[in-house]
Amino acid sequence: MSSVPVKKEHSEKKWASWLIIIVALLAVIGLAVFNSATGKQDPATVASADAVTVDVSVDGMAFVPSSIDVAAGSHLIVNFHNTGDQVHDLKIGREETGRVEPGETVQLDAGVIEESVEGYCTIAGHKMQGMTFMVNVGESASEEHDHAGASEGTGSAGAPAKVPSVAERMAAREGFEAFDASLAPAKGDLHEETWVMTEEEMEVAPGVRQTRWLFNGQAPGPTLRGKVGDTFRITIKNEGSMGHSVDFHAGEVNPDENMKTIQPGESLTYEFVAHRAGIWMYHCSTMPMSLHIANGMAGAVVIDPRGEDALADVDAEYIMTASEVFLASAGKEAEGANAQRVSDGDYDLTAFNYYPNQYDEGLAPLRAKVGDTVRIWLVNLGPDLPLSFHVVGEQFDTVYKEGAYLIKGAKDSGSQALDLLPAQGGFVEMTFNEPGTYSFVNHLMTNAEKGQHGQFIVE
Ligand SMILES: [Cu+2]
Repeated sequence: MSSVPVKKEHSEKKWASWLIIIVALLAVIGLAVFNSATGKQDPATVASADAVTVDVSVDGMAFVPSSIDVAAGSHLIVNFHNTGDQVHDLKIGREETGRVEPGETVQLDAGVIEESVEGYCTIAGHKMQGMTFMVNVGESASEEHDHAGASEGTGSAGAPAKVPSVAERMAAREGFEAFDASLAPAKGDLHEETWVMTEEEMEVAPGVRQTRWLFNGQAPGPTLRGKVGDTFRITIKNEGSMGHSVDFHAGEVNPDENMKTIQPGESLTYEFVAHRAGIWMYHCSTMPMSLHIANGMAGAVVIDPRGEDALADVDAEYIMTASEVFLASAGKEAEGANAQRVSDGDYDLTAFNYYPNQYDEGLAPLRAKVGDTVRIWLVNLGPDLPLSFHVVGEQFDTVYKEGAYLIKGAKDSGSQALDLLPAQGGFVEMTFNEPGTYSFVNHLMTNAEKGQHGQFIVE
């Protein structure tokens, strides 16, 4: 009788021992699976079915890791830790983290990756300085990357989009709308305006569209005109996706407060009194400035002298800004001008008022009558190259440059070209005595051939 319960007790103990062993085994297996899932054996990627989770941090101006390999069709999740000391973001394909403050972590669902894609920090200039994150797909990924390296690689100059030829640029176009070069007289003593700063796709040459960075939706930005002593109160609202700013050469102000970079969604009121006559450049002064100017963020302020120095009446006044045009890399039009090529000074075209050849005969030539005296205000926006402004078939009897007249109403002397380095400005005056087609050019001839060329049709 007593043996039965003893036996039963023994068998229960045996079961309990087995249970402990099984639980322990399950725990060991579970830990192994967990370790593999947290990526201990591979710092860059771990695939579970077709989902891939990656941890990406920042070291200086680089993402760590800077590239990963995934299988086609992988669903990519990135845990982005901003371990850097300034604001960054990460964009992969159409998905982006938005701005991430130093010390913050944001998870980015990059979606399903079907082909290799280059991620990058969208803050201006950061990509150029090396903040790229390459997602390589499949066996051929490295091969594809090499092939596309010209436009995708870190710090690479990139292949430009197709550059339109002279013939293509000068071909007649119905309904073409040029930047209005006519300059209206100054009005009032207080010039109060609000400008938005945006990034928008637009045509930058015939058949070429890419993103431009703009003051008030236009390149060049709005032309301001006043007289010596006038007050300018310009509020700039940043409706773009990156920091922008403005630097008006026409006034003397504290750069620290007035020219500081304004973050997206913010605004700043920049006030100055124009004490000195001339044509003055303004531009976005957020780094890299070359890129912000190349993408469209520059313009002019014209300040007329008063009293006995007042300008003579003329039949028409025009404004011409000079600049180089940098095309986007093929397939990267949304990014605007290729930052590396801007940095290298490797421009594709040149322009008056930011669009090559726009005042040529087939597009929107300027018009005058025989006997008209015309004043052309000029400012060189660069970012880098000089201007030697000449009008074929004409001589200037008045030339004003950087605060002084070189000649004024000359009768038996004259000028054939006004030379302006970037940020310099002035005006020329001439009288058309015969009907004809008068070309105006940058007499740095190859730059005239690249687009700094327009025409007056005189009847
Ligand atoms: Cu800007």
